[in-house]
Amino acid sequence: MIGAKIKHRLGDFGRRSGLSEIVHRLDQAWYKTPNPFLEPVKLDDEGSALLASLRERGVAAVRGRFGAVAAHLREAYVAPLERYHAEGPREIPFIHRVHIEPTRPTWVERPYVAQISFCDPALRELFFDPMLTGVIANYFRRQPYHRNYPLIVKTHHRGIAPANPQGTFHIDGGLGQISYMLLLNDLDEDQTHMQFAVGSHHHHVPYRNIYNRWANSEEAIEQTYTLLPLVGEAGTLFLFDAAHGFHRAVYRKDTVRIILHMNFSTGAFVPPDRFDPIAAFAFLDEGPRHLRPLMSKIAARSKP
Ligand SMILES: O=C(O)CCC(=O)C(=O)O
Ligand SMILES: [Fe+2]
Repeated sequence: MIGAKIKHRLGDFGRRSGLSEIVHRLDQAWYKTPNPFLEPVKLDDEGSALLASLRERGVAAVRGRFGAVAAHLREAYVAPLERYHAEGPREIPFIHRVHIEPTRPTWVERPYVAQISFCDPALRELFFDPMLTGVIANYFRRQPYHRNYPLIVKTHHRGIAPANPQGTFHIDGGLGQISYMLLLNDLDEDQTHMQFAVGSHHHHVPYRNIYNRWANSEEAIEQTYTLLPLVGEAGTLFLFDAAHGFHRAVYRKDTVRIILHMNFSTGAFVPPDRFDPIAAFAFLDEGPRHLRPLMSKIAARSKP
């Protein structure tokens, strides 16, 4: 966070002088060094298998468990968002902010993106699962935190936007995040979906290329790694190391994908939104130790 602010201040001068890279390295050292005092979370067989997959492949799938959660998200969030998009703004419970795309999109084609609350009791299992957050804690070997408010994202590629940076292999550099992608509609490879280059999170990306999405050779990545398509039934949850593993969106014209997207980090770069009050998460104090700080970076500490 501090590193990001300093880098921002340094701007071009920093980049030219190499200072920015030094700040980046200090930032990474701070947020990525394992905490020797943190006991690993005890995992059951499912958790151990997910952790092994995340470590070896950089990606893991949880199938058949969040079907009911996805159905709730479609009914209570996606359905009213469709009306919001078609008929105009309205209040929707547990939705903080909606971004409607301009008629001529200049980047990716997303009819809407909504930032949602962590307060819906029906979504606690998704946001605060002790086993999944334990997998992430053990992967980081540091305390994980929710990094930003979950997003519901509808992608509807119509071939209007001229360039899609997310459609090129990239890493979400500098953010140190493990991302969740929960599918809210059934997807196969003929529809817009994400591909993850399996094992590419072990590959070191030089600093000069971290923020340059066009620097990586698509062909080299395609030839070096097995590409995992993030497809499946609605309710399939993918965890992936977005900070280190190459991934890209594969856009299929005239198809629709709706997902819930969420990120965990060790505290690096937390965006400024503070929608939900910290008091709403007192229940986390009753849970295992690694759950308790989960909301501490992004919840509001006092009334506005
Ligand atoms: O839309 C996609 O499939 C790409 C998503 C992506 O780049 C990310 O989640 O970091
Ligand atoms: Fe990404």
